[in-house]
Amino acid sequence: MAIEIEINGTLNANARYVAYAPSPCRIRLPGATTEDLKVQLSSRPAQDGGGVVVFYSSRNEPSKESLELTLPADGSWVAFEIGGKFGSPSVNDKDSLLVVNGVGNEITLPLMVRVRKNANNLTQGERDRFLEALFQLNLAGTGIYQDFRKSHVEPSNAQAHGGPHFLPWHRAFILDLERELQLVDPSVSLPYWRFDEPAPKIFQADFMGQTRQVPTPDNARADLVVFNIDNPLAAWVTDDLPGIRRSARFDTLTSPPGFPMISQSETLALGDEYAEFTQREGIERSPHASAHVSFTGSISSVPTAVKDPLFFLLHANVDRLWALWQWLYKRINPQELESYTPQDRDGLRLADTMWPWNGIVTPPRPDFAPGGWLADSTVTSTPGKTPKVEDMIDFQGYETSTARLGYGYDDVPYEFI
Ligand SMILES: [Cu+2]
Repeated sequence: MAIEIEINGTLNANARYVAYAPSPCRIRLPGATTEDLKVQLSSRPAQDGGGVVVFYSSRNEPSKESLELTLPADGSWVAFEIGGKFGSPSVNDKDSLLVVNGVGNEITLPLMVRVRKNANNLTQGERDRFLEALFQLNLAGTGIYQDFRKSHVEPSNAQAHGGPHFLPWHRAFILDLERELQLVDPSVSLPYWRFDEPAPKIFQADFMGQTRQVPTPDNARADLVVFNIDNPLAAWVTDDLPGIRRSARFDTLTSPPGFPMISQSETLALGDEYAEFTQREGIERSPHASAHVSFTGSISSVPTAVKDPLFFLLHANVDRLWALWQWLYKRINPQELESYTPQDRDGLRLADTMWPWNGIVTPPRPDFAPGGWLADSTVTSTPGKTPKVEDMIDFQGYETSTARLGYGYDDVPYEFI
């Protein structure tokens, strides 16, 4: 007997990607039969180390390892939700199975628990697929990656930095890039550089480039990082110039950036209200700014930072720290001042659309808007082509599953303890 299963609201196989947040699903018997049918849903990895999903029959109840459902004889749909099991993300595409028992032979549906992971812990396959997709966006220095560079420049500073909009704007910015990567290879997620821990594997010739250490800021001539010949980034070009200029002010093999970098626990303790977390001495100053200036070279200043793709690993971690903070203090409702503190300026209010995706080129926006709309996703229609500030807050869709942005982090749970 056949059944039909929708993941993320569609039968389309290219939407079979879930993060930890629950994704809407439906199941039914397609042809009318004489009797209702009881089925059991469960999940297991399709291969060693593969992903596992859990089930949500209602948002108010904890997740379950399996779910019993009764499929009506008249073929109508039954709704349920699945999310990745915390701590059991996928390593490869389709390495997780949704299993249906009770309809004759066991039915399995391959899918992927796709979350952003610590770049220092990626498998070779995860790392190489990310590097290849990244390179495809910047082919010969003329791909869509240029639009990201052109958006993050001095004239756009007021739309992206120096206020409460800093975190939402960069959340949209890196989500846009991640979705472009996923158009190249849907199994790719943006990895993060956890900059309060040593991350020796990132700064190697087979990943983001072997990075020389400069002893003091005084002789801080930035050097080109070194790549293996078979690393796609060996052919990285920006502004017709090959290579990536970056030297570290810390020993990348043994330590995280030094003073005044603050640790993850110190970051989470900046305060339980958004204003405390972000402003004055908050996350934008440190650890974010500290991480940027822990290098000489492109990444250390706003107009050139995106020339170095390490930017996106750095900002994925800034976004992750915000996500972890949101989970810890339940700061997920955009309407609460504890979750976001708007200011009366274009691009900073909750209902404002964000530049450059809104295409607005009249003051106080810059007079240019590179890149057009935010990229679509196969798993969610949020935030749409012209994201608003408020769309960036509830990224795991606690208020409604339609709010979810379709990504997550390996160590940021969905469920509250
Ligand atoms: Cu920035």
